[in-house]
Formats: sequence, C-alpha cells, structure tokens
Amino acid sequence: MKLYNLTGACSLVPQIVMEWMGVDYELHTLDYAALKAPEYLAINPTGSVPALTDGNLTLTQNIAILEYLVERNPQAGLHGATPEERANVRRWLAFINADVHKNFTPVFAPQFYSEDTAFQQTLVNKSKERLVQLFAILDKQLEGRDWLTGKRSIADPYLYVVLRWAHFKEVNVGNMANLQRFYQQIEADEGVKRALQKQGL
Ligand SMILES: N[C@@H](CCC(=O)N[C@@H](CS)C(=O)NCC(=O)O)C(=O)O
Repeated sequence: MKLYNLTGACSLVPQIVMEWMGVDYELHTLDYAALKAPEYLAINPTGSVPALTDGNLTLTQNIAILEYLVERNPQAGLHGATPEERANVRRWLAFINADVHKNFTPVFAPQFYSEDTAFQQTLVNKSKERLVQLFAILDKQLEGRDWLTGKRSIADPYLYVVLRWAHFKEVNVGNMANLQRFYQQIEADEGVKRALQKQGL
C-alpha cells in the first residue's frame, strides 16, 4: 500500500492507523507544488491528501480510507464491535472530519477566501472561535474516557492530528484538561511516535 502524504497534514491519520495495525505501507511525501501537478491530480483530482493505493484500488477521502483499512484489518479492533459502537465511532469521525477539520481551512489559508487582509484576519479569528466551541464538545466527550468512544478506534488519531494543529495555530484549548490528557497519552504511543518520525516531525 502506498499513502500519499503532506508533512503534518491529515494524511497522518491513516498513517497512524496503519502503524497501529502493523501493516506494510510506503509513505510517499509530496510538497505543495506536487499536490497540484497533473501526475497527482490523476490520483486525487482535488489536489489534496490523503490518497491511498492498494493494488488496483485508488482511494481518496480520509473517512473512506480509514473504513477500508479497518475492513481489511478487523483483527486490529480499531472499529466498534457492534452496530451501535461502530455508529458511535462514525459519529465522532464525521464530527472531526466535517466540522472541526473544515474550520481549520480558513485558519491555515484565509487567502483562499479573500485578498482583503483585514477580512482574512476576521476570518481567522472567527474560525478559531468556532474551533474552541467544537473542541469543548470533544473535551466533554473525553470526560472519564481515555479514548473518544471509550476504547481506541480510528477516530482517535484524527482527534490527535486536529489537536496538533490547534497547538500550532494557537487555538485556545489550553484550559481543556481532558484534551490535554488525551494529547499527552497519545503522544507517548509507540505507533504515533513511529509515524511522526517517518514524517520527520
Ligand atoms: N475531505 C478531504 C479533505 C482533505 C484535506 O483537506 N487535505 C488537506 C491537508 S489536511 C490538503 O491536502 N490541503 C491542500 C489543498 O487543499 O490545497 C478528506 O477528508 O480527505
């Protein structure tokens, strides 16, 4: 399997999952220009990571990739064991992918939306305010739990990656004790350390 990656981006999520599963994969790191080049656009027309190839299969979209990995490696136990548990894992995955992740786009790249620098700053500030509200929901969910759904799943590395971004972009989550505990715990994980090291982080 080959994972197309941009250093520190959301492609770190399936990479950590593959480390946890102990599967063989090749990490193919691109720079931003290569993401928009015809060669990669043929793999992912949106010019974004992640993309995963496995034999004849070419897959994009984090959620689809994560679900594919767990279907291929059920023994890793990274999805729920019952329909209810799996629905709960999907709920938190969707929350992080569709709500949290998307609110980082204006924080990282406000220039995508406007050339007006004053407007860009407003956009960054408003998006960070929204992110604080969304992270507070995640913090509450972690109350009394080590992992988002009570046991380790494919949702947890996604939470880790957006928390890394929150620290990097100074989104104010410092007073959210459950998130801080989760972050320290997952950073100490050997699979996470290997993934970061392979990315040069
Ligand atoms: N909906 C996509 C979003 C992927 C995405 O936003 N990737 C970012 C990195 S975290 C990216 O490649 N951005 C570069 C760009 O869009 O120019 C998914 O879930 O896989």
